[in-house]
Amino acid sequence: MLAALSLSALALASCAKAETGESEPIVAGTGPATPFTSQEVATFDEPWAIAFAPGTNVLFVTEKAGALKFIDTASGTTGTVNGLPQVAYGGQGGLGDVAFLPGEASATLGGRTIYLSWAEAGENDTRGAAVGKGRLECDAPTACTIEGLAVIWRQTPKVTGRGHYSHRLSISPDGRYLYVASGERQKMTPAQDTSTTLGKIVRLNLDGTPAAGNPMAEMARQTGNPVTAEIWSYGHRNILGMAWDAQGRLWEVEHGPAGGDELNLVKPGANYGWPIRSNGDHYNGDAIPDHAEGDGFARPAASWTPVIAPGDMLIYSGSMFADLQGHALIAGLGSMALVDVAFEGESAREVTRWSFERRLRSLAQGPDGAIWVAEDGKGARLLKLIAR
Ligand SMILES: [Ca+2]
Ligand SMILES: [Ca+2]
Repeated sequence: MLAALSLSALALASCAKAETGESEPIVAGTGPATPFTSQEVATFDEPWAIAFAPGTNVLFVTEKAGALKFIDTASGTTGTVNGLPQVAYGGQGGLGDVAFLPGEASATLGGRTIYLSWAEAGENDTRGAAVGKGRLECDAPTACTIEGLAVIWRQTPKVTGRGHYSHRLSISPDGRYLYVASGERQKMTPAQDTSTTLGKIVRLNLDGTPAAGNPMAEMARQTGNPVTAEIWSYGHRNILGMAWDAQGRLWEVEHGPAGGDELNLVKPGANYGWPIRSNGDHYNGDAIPDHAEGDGFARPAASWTPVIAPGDMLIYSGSMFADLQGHALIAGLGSMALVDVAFEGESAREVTRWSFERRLRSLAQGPDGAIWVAEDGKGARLLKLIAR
């Protein structure tokens, strides 16, 4: 029998307390003054995503090889989740994102809906992103299980290779829709092909079916291709961050090729240009025309050459760092920095970046406004950034 555990019960559990303490100074000498100090809270192997269960202090962490763990950030108690899918681990693939419904903000950890994304193997050495939905149940402070996990969406088609899944998940602030970033799997041209969901953002109902009012629903009816009805925007390369601002606008950050990382305001039906337009160029030096006004493609709100190689993005809404309210924070993999971006209307500009001298994979904002950062790779540190 599954018992509902309150957070106070979690806090009282004394086992498996994580080591906490001040980490080594993480800021390079050339960086601007930082508004935060950093605490190392735990380590994980190849973490890919971190997300708080709404209404709790419990942070969930996916590990790319296929594990889902959690840490009660109030007590330091850590736990593991059973009932996970088999993932196609390798390259950029494995267990991906984890997401919860904002309306399910109970202080009780179990009994809530959980969404996961992962790389799923197909026939003939192919793979594709999959999204599953289940119910989280917890019968001990350190053990939860996903009950009834069912695949509700798959990238179409599955292809060879192990890159550019994207598979970032984002629930709209009103709790009605699930947005899935679907990478172009390093195949480039499918991003412009609206008969596939590679290189797209799709907008789904919470059960994974295409949401009513999607911009290509009529085209899907005419062609008889149901996946076209899932598409919200297209011409994307490899999106690794999606976040909502206070106005209810969706932003995404994606990898360019050699140069041309992009921050985009996501609009329904818009074509973001890949691989026809990029402010970067192909790795072999072949030119790709830059984004230009009037060329028919949505231009980025900001772009980076050299690249920042984004791992994740949040838009800060807490009170702990008043100067960062409304700013995007981007975790840099290649740039090994936390990048601070301010918005002005529909454009954006980098304000500053703080060097961490480690690849940064994922970000979350804590209930108290602290900023949580997961580094990348084996033995990656989970850091809590608090105001000085
Ligand atoms: Ca673009
Ligand atoms: Ca170019």
